[in-house]
Amino acid sequence: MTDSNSGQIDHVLIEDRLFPPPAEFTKTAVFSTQEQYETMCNQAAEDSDNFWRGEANEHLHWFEPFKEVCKWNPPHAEWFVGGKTNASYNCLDRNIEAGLGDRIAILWEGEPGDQRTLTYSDLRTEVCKCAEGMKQLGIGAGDVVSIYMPMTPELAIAMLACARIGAVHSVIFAGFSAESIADRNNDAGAKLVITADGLYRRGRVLPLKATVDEALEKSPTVNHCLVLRRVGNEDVSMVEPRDVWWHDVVDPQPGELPAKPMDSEASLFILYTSGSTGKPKGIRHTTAGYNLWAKRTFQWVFDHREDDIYWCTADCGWITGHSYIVYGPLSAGATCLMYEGAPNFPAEDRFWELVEKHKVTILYTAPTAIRAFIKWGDEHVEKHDLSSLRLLGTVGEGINPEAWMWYHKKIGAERCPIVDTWWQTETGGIMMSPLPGITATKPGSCTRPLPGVIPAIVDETGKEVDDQHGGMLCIAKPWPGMLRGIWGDDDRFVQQYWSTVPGKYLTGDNARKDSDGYYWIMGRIDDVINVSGHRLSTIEVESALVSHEAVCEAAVVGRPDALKGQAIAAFVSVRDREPNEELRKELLLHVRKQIGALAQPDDLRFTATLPKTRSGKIMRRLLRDIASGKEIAGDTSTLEDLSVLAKLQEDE
Ligand code: 6R9
Repeated sequence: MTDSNSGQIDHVLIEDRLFPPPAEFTKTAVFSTQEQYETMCNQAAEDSDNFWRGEANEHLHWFEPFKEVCKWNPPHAEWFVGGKTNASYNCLDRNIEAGLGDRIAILWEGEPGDQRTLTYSDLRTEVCKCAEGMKQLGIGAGDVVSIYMPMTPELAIAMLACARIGAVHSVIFAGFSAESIADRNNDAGAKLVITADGLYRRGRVLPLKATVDEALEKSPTVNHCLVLRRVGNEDVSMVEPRDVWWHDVVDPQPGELPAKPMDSEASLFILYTSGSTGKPKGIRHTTAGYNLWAKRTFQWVFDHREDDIYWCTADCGWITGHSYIVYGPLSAGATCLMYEGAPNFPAEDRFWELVEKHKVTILYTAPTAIRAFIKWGDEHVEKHDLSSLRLLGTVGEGINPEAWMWYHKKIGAERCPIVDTWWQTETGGIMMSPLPGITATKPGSCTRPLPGVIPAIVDETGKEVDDQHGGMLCIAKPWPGMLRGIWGDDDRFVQQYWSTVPGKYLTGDNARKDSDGYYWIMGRIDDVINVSGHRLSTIEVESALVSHEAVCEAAVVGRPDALKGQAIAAFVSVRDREPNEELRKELLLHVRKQIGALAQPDDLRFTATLPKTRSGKIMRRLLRDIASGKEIAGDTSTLEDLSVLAKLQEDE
């Protein structure tokens, strides 16, 4: 244990289970020996230019070759300088030219059960039509297009159509309010909004266009709105000449538009992420580096093979959907399942029904979903044949070891490796993850960095901490997929990511490296709890709670305490047990046994649900305010369900 002045974080939860990669898996894996991985890491670290030159030349199409691999003018990086490529070309034409035109690119299922399949050739035709339609609406290279759509193939088509003509897409998750859409339109200066007449969510129709109409009243830069008919909503109001239907403007096009050669560093997209306070940041990614990173990390981590049916359950409104539904898998020629609806509609077995029906081989989902499945009960899983699965992945939050074990046993039948992938909107793609053919996994650890990723864990003075202690996770060298800036706000970019630890990219997460060189993410820097001079990570206390059989989800925060500095408040959701005083005592004792008296919560509240962002992350910031009896401060626009807050406050 260390004292608070060192800036290090105490590590209190011991996890020593180890799961070697299954021999069968290793035989045919993309990475099949440790040596292969070490060699690539060494090359990428020591001879970075040659390594990335080779990768870019082999894995992207170049209309014009690049002249320089990386221009690093801290904190601004340019990759593959002087080259011209096109992300839509890399995802479509390049595969079609390689003979994959008839391979299924998107296998889609809507919430009501409607299905569509698009081959790579079909997808190119649709993308070209959409691109041609957008050009008729006056959209060209460099223009920003907001996309506010349901998870239909047209969402991916619209993204790729923007890429095809060099327009910059800004996908806005279709659960955001009119206010949020308007903010994003205005910040980016969007010229076009693409939306639909509605979307299905748990059997209901949400009127997307009506929300967009409200946003457009406050979006002076937007000239047109392109509307897909998805639900047959009769109440859609079309304002001429601003609003046009997809079936009028896109469907009649020839579908033959060649991809426009784009500078490597041309903006490919903006994606807004919520800062913990203040206005959302438009994270800017560019063409070549991002595309290469998404493609190669997909191939490495998901061990992609020709016959895989790959399913990433994210929404394209998040970075996971951008990199691992669209750009990564499609560049790699993968067949992707895309699903429109909720995991519990019409019933709690919907995901497993889809896995069985489409013979999914690789499943990539989030800890929040896994915890929900645990809560809903194993019977929903057991109804289905999941034997097609060969690899499982998670992303979005730390996964508590017991949730990992459930995923391993119930979904993976103890034979599928799990890749716990750590990364961020800003990193463009996966940064740390097991490689399923070679990495022995430990529940709760994202294991080791991918080739080209050089992490550093530092204390508040910027000095690297010793192994086994937690500190701030930084990335010491640029990588191709890194963000290039915050749209229209370079000062904020420098301030947010590059000022705390000069010369290094600050991730905002804490992490620890163990004696095997494995990394453990310890939660956000702002979430550390300081109890009597001991700095504790939220995830370790939460994982101790979740390791009790009655707990499916826990969130832990600090609240001010006159004696200890901070006291620990825990919010816990349980299954199969009455949330009563007896259980409360049992849980407190359980934490004390697992990790010691120091980490035993001072308050423990039972709650049916925790406040989450729309992408499923626990919002500890709000819980902190509730625990300390404060008014809720800051931006709550990303909160999924406001009623959760009201309930938690009532319980006080
Ligand atoms: C891809 C994505 C990024 C933040 C990140 C971290 C958390 C993501 C994680 C994880 C522990 C993992 N996070 N993956 N924490 N283990 N495997 O989620 O991007 O929405 O920008 O969030 O999510 O805190 O900093 P984004």
